[in-house]
Amino acid sequence: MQLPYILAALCLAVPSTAAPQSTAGVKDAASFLAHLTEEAASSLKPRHGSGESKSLPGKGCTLSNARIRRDWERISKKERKEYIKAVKCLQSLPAKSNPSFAPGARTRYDDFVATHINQTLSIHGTANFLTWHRYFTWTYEKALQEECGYTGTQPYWNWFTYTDDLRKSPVFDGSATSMSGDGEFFAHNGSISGQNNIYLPSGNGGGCVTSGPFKDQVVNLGPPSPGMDGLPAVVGDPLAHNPRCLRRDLSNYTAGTWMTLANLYNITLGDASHSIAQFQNELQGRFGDGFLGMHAAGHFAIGGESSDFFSSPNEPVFYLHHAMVDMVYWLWQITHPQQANDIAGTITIFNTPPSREGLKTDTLMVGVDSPLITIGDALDTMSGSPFCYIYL
Ligand SMILES: [Cu+2]
Repeated sequence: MQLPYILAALCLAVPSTAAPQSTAGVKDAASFLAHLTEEAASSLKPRHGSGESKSLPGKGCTLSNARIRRDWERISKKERKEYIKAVKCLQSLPAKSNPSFAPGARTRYDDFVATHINQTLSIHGTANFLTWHRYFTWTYEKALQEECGYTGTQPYWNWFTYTDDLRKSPVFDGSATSMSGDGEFFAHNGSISGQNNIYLPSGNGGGCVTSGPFKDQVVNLGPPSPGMDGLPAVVGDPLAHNPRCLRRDLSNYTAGTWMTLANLYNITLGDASHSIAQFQNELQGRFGDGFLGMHAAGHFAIGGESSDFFSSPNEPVFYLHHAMVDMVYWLWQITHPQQANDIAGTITIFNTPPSREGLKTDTLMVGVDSPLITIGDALDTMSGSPFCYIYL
């Protein structure tokens, strides 16, 4: 792909009052993401102002009071430690789930895992995929803030850096300011993804995480359907108690193959960006074509517990990954204002079994004590009802 073309398209697609950014930095996916984000954020100024809000009183969300979600690599070590502390707090608070629903849930963290397991078949490959996960991630962020005193926002995992060596990424380097490192080496035959048709070779991990803040995490629920060879599926109720360690198998192969400039360009400004249907299918994967997509690729680049479609939130990086999914959706919405509020798809996974089209009045349910909102309510991160955040 020719870079001048990318930049020309970028400047055309994003209405902006800012001067076009320099082309100097756009040499790879990470630089492209940075440019796109900068342009998107500056294009919000004329729409949302920096002070007065056009919204109804009480719902005012402006650029001056919107919370900003940031790249894990660009927040300070102190901020990373505060986030980690809050996640560990959530993993220590008692569950609120009704034991008749999720008998294995032990912690507030598990409440979120249980919700995701329970709804997996109606929140993926569906009309609500993007908005459900947006609300789910926001609710988790809110729990960190309100129940664990966290004053920051949900950071995101930038998919496009360290793709050739995930172990060096500040997210996965195993230090005290990371989300823990790779799993211990465990000989196994890779992972299977997609419709059991996409083979991903094993990395150098596969066993329990042994370094960093989450090395002693106890995983309680699932996994009903792990993609990684050698991670046994739970027999019986996936919401029953099945305590074990957190396993990972960081996959440079998966990150390097799918987290590319071509794929990012394709869904944000290229051919697959022209409708919400194309955008979300390309992001989630066209499994029949052997195309993993960046959403599934993120789960499989982490591997282990993250490879289970149902119980992947057992992996604490799930929320950094889904903040990134949401950021790409946010970028797409800003660069496609005419289609930003469109939805597409049905209410069953890849329309199996066949079902009706999803509606903006369909509700999103994300678990214990969380109010029901509609898909329509979740389309705008700056509606003030309930969301008020942007990405940088
Ligand atoms: Cu999910």
